[in-house]
Amino acid sequence: MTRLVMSESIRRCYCIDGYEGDGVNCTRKVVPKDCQELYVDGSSDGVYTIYPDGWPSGIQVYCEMESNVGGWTVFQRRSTAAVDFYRDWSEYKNGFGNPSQDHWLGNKYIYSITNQKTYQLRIDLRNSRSSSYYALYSSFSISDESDKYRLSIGSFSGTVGQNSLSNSNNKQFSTKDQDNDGWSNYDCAERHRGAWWFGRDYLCRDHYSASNCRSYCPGYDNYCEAFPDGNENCAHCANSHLNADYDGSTRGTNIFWEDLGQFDCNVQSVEMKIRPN
Ligand SMILES: [Ca+2]
Repeated sequence: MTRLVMSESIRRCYCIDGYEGDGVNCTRKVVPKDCQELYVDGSSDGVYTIYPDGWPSGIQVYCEMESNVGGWTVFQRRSTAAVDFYRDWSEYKNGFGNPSQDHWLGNKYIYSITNQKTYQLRIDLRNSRSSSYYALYSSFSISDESDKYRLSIGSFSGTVGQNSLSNSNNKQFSTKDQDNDGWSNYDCAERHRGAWWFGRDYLCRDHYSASNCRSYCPGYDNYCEAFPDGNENCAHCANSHLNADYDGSTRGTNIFWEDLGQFDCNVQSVEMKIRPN
């Protein structure tokens, strides 16, 4: 008769760091840096944890997996007026809203993600006529906080009429409490009630006479893209602003994308997302 005795000589194997399994079969631990690394055939849209460079504990992001080939990491969404986007520097830095609903992921995360690989940017827009458009940029990244999250984008394609982000290229980010727009006498983030890569784009008087501006500014078709300065003039900070009031009622406060024609100022939904090139 034999007796089974647990012996100290029994050995066990373990997987080395970065791998997981029973010690015999080890596979590399999945530590996805973005939604593309999580994407496999059949993945569902939804909130996932990713681990961009510098964030070992992971962050929650919405991944678009079922449309446009999948693998898109969403960092901004507007679909209702429920989430207020008129917020300060620290809120835009750290993010706000819920990734499964309207939100801004946070500039500190967008910086980390977009500096770990080369990403393309896709912007989906829908206007009040329920027409859908998209803009695609061949590359997209922002710099770090010391450089005020400056925007860097590549070449444009897509179905939306115009490359309305290009005049924000190389501009620093501005919020209502951090004015980096280059205008000494205006605060674009405050006037446009949001936060964006604003610049000193133009003043009506730069190009037209006072009498022209007197009629041009109030009559400006795309009225949401410029705001009157109270002196028979109007100022222009960008050709797009996707972090504005959802239903802004005052001139200059709507979400807008230039060259959606009469619907420039009636953007009803927006999504901004990235995928590696
Ligand atoms: Ca300013």
